Parts: sequence; C-alpha cells; structure tokens
Amino acid sequence: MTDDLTALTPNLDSLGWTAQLTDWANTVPHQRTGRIARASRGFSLVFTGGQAELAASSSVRSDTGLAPSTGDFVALVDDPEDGVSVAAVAERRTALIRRSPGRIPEPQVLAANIDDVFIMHGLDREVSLNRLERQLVIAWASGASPIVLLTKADQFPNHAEAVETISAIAAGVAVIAVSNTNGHNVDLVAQHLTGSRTIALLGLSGVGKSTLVNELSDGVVQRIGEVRATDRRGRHTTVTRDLIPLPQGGIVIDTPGVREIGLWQARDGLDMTFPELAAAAATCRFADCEHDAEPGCGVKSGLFDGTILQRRLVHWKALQAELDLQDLQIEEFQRRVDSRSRANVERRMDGERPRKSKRGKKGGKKRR
Ligand SMILES: Nc1nc2c(ncn2[C@@H]2O[C@H](COP(=O)(O)OP(=O)(O)O)[C@@H](O)[C@H]2O)c(=O)[nH]1
Ligand SMILES: [Mg+2]
Ligand SMILES: [Zn+2]
Repeated sequence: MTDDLTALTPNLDSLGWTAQLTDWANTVPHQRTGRIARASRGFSLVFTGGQAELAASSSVRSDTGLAPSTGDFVALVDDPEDGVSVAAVAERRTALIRRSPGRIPEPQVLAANIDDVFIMHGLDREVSLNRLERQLVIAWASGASPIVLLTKADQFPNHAEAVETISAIAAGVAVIAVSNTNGHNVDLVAQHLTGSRTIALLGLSGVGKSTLVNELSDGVVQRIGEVRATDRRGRHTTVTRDLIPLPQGGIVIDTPGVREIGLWQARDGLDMTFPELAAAAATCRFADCEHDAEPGCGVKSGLFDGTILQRRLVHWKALQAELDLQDLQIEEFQRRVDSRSRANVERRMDGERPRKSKRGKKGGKKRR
C-alpha cells in the first residue's frame, strides 16, 4: 500500500493542469508538460503525468524573472544529447513569496499556483503574534487565502480561547484548532483539500506539518515525502518532493525549514493584515503623516478610542519600515547592476572584493 502511494504520480489534470495551460504550452517548444514537485538549485523534480522526472532548470526563468519553483506548471524539452530540461514556466496564478535570505534584495518563491495557505502554529507554546502577522502579510500578498491552524490542540485544553484571541488579530481569516493526536477538527481541515486545490503549509519546523499530511491521508501515507523519478540518463532514483498529491484529492506543498520570513514587496498584504490601521491612516489630515505628533492623525485617534492596539501599531510601522528600506535597496541594487556585472555586485554587497575576471559562484550564503 505504502509503496503504491510513494509511486503515486497522478495525471496532469488532477495536478491542476487546464485547457488554458495547454494553449500556453502550444506557444513554446516542448515535448512534455508537467508540474514541479520540488525545485533545487540546477534541477527540478517534475510530475509529467504518470511519472516523475528530474529536469535541468538552471537556465530557465519564469516571466517574472524568477527561477522555477514548487507548484509551477512547466514545459519540458527532451534533447537527445543534453537530456530533459525545463524550457518554460507558465505565468503564476498565485505565488507565496518571501525575501530571499541574504543581502541581495530579491524574491524567493516558496510555492506557486496555490489556493490556500495554512499558517500553522503549535499550541504547545505561546503563539508569536508578530510571526503570525508576518505570515499573514505574505499569505495575503500571494493572492491565495490564508487559514490559521492552531495545532497540537490536545496540549492546550482552553483552545477555544486561543482561537478567539488569534481571530481578533486575523481579520477575515478562519482560525481552526486542530489535533493530529486525537483528530480534533482534522475533518474541517480536510474540507479544503479537494480535487486539484493546492495548499501551501507554512510554519516552523515541529508544528506538525508532516503529521497533518499523514492524518489527512488517513495515516496510510508514511514515506509520502519521497517519490521514484527517472534522471536524465533514464535511471531510476528516489527523490524528496515538496508537492504532495493526497489520495482522496487535494495537493499539499510543504515549505520545510522556513524560519526567516522577510517580506517581499507586500504592501497590499500589509493592508489586508492590518485593515484597521490602513483605514485609520487613510483619514489622516496629511498624506505623509507618520502618526507621531501630527494634528488630525486618524491613527492616533484610533489609539485613543481603543480601536487600534499599541502592539499592532508598532508592528505595522516596523513592517512598513522593512518595505521602505527594501524599496531603497532594490533601487540601489539596480543602479549597481546597471553599471557592473551582477556577480561583482553580489560579492560587494557581501563585503568581498570584486574579482577582475572569471565569473565566480554567487557570493551569498547558502540558501534553501
Ligand atoms: N501532542 C501532539 N503532538 C503532535 C501533533 N502533531 C504533531 N505532533 C508531534 O510534533 C512533532 C513534530 O511533528 P512534525 O509533523 O514532524 O512537524 P513538522 O516539522 O512541522 O513537519 C512530532 O513529534 C509529532 O509527533 C499533535 O496534534 N499533538
Ligand atoms: Mg515536516
Ligand atoms: Zn496619522
């Protein structure tokens, strides 16, 4: 049973392939099409309908200039000499994006073409409201719908109260207390997983993401993270995947090990996460009000009448400052790239001396 499931690589329709995507594929050269199940540096694991293949993907960029990512729909070419490679990436319907760790201001797509984002926090410890708000910003900015899962509800008897507290800072978002141990609300969560709906799991390591995936598949799936794939020489190999089609429908994308979530150009996500602040700021007398000591400040009056919480205001300002700084960094980076090679700019921003010749590797720290 388990072996059948680890070999499970569904057809492309059940992975969300559409007639529209077929039209797109017909505009690019390709032998096969597929959906990326895991993107690594230089190659991707691609579900091509009935099978999984490793394809080179270092040279291709999507329309947005971003490398292929888990959840992307792609066109593959199969060259007799060079093997299989990703030739083109279809425009993304939605994308969960963080700022890439490191000093270069650039985005990293965590999951593409998703419908919902499960933001997961364990009730076995205090929920970090700041982390949750940050996750909400990138989830809203993705174009998908955030849903908050408070996991390990069995560890926290008063989970109804926790749901109430979290709901108060997650406007318009469903908040569900769930337990993998006693099954509490797992059926409610499962309702989101139907057909080719794709859900990204976002949460610290240890909150119960893998266990939830196992629960959602009725505990049948054990080594669900692995799949057999053919490599470029046609050999079979076992590869870890991040995109997991569930046997009863629905597709999960795990985003493992994401500790650091820098925002990436997410002003709309910020407004949706802090609607009371966005609304109040719109009533300030001055368009460039800093909500400090200016007369006619809507935010200040919200603080006085209690519709705005001090903690939320402080965090909103901090996230705004992060985005403001990022705009400056992007501008600065662009200026440098325009005048020098990108490789040298990256080295400089990492504090190294630029090299004269020979294009080196990226100077940045190891990325996930
Ligand atoms: N008490 C309790 N423990 C859980 C629950 N879900 C997961 N765990 C435990 O939490 C630990 C981390 O779970 P895991 O699924 O690996 O987390 P991940 O890193 O987010 O994938 C494991 O020891 C699980 O057995 C739950 O609902 N209740
Ligand atoms: Mg895990
Ligand atoms: Zn103001």
